[in-house]
Amino acid sequence: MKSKYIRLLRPVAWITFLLPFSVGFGLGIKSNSHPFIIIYAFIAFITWMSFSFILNALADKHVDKFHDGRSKDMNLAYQSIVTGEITEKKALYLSIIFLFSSIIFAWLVNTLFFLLILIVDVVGYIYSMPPLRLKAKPVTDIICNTTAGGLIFIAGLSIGGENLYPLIILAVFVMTSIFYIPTVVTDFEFDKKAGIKTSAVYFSPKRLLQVMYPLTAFLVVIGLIILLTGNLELKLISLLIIIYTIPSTIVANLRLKGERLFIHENWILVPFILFSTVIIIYGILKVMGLFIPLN
Ligand code: DMA
Ligand code: MG
Repeated sequence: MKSKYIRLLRPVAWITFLLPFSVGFGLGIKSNSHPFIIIYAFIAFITWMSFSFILNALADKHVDKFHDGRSKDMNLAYQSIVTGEITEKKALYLSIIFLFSSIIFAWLVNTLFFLLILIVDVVGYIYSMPPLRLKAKPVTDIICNTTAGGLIFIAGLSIGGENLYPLIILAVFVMTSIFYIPTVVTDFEFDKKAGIKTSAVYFSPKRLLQVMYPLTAFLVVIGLIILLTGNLELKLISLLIIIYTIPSTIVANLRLKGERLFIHENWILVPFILFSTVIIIYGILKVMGLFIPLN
């Protein structure tokens, strides 16, 4: 079994936010960006995720114990606070250390990056923790994930400061809300059993999945405008977004049988990690001046 710290922090689950962050990094970075700034930015990302996932594990202690291992990066019944391998007090201390680390490293990057990390730290807190615990309320669960995905993309862009182009930012916000929907639908039975009123529980899996269609249509319109007006880099990204999102929306809707969505987590995790890796390498090549940016 994986170490108790890995089962507390869940780095595999970070991939969902690594994608917008690394796309922002790859698009925004310039050849004269300082390598240390990039390292600080990635540390801020990792510590923000660690902070948010520890709070999530703490707040979900009594929910996670019901998990059956389906459609997740791990069987949450084995997360280290449920199993008692890490005490709540220790987890809380760790989360405070990660919170301060994210703030300090973000400060070393730039002011916009710092402000955005502060906001996503707050989102990470109010998403999981009482009294707000927005993950357990319809609509606000989606808004939190969409906000975090969109803002971490802008944070990624701000590392190099290029391509702060409103339409691609809007596209990422819309795309995050589209991809969050199947993940909350796969949690339907688990959340319902635990008495959590997520959007999927409130609206029903079928109705919520159908919302992906108008959102995808809106995303395609934004993507087409970027294809007509953006530089080559942005054109390529918007093309990939369209090509990946349309079939994902159709497949997600087709794979619902009754109230159970049959989608393996790897349908999201594998393309997300592959694309994140490619764009991080592209960004590093740009910094090293080894790649003529597609501008
Ligand atoms: C996952 O939230 C955690 C973060 C910080 C986004 P969740 O509780 O809704 O999902 P899971 O059931 O995977 O913990
Ligand atoms: Mg959780």
